[in-house]
Amino acid sequence: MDEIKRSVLRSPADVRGFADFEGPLYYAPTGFIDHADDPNTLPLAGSRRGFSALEIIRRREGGGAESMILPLLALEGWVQNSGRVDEINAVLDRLMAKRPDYAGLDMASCHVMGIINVTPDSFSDGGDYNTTEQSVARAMAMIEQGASIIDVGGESTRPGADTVSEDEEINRVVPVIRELASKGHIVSIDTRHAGVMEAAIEAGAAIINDVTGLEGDERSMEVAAASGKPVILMHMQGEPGTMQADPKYDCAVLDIYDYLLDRIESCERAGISRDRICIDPGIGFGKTLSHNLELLSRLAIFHGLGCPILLGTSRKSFIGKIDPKADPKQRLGGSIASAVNGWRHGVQMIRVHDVPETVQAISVASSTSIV
Ligand code: 7PJ
Repeated sequence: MDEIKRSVLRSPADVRGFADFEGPLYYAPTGFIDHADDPNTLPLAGSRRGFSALEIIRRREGGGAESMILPLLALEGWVQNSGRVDEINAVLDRLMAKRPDYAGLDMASCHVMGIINVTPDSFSDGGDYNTTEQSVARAMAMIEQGASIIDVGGESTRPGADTVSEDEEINRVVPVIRELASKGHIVSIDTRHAGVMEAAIEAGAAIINDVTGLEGDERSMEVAAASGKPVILMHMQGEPGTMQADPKYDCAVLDIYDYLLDRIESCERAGISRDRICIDPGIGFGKTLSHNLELLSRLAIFHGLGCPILLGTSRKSFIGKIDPKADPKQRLGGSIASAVNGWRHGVQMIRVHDVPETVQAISVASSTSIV
């Protein structure tokens, strides 16, 4: 932990130190209090979730970063001193603005995306549901249990997983997508291959979910743009086979923020407008435990990009690092805790294996979040 160190603020001069800083600053909403319950907070991306403070972060030379938390009430005075009035107003506008509907879904609420892996070797559920009928039946149950989106994948990105040909990937996912889409359900295709994107869209997929941020295949950007469909851009450092070997960042949260901003701008240049883009920091993809935890504790920073956020923590190995007894199917508690944390940060979509448990957890959290 502690790539971003909170500064000890002993005097107004310490606070002014941030105001005098000339390099880029980053702004992470914090101090979450439901906006609907307290009009002194500001809404996170137009939702009921609210924030009462901003963590202001600057990079340190040589790596890492330092930050200070400023209650919103103190922000105005600080902004006047910093000469960043326009910048902060623009940041607050982006943090607060309600997002347009995404794939027809209202982005003021938090949606659960159910994971269907049509693979024989996925790390946490592989082999359990690997036929079309079983996959469709499981997806239908998830929808019944409250999932708004079904994410269908045909290639495991687990380190050491067997590679599959594009044809095989298509053969696995297309029948499942076709069946679910024909019943009117919202399906995302989890793939890094442009040929699979095309086949999935033809079969009725509504969203392209690419763990390589549309960089993994040179045709992906063009295929995604031409499809007119919304996309999910995820951050990954390295390649699935080797990404966990020795991941390194200057500051994971800020580097990933910059990466996603750069990808959003590339998409816009290719004709994919911001309202078609959802971003995802890619928990577990080329990240150590502390990188993952830093990201989870500052998820709301990504609202500054102006796009809906998707979070995927379900059964991931960072939970097993915290609780080494827990193999993937024993990580429900950690999956729920991290999903509720995502909800608190105002993320709009949460990608999970355990749909009814997550839906229940978020409903209970929403009903008890009165200060
Ligand atoms: C994610 C994903 C994720 C998005 C996988 C697993 C590995 N897509 N595909 N975000 N993870 N957008 O489920 O553990 O976190 S596959």
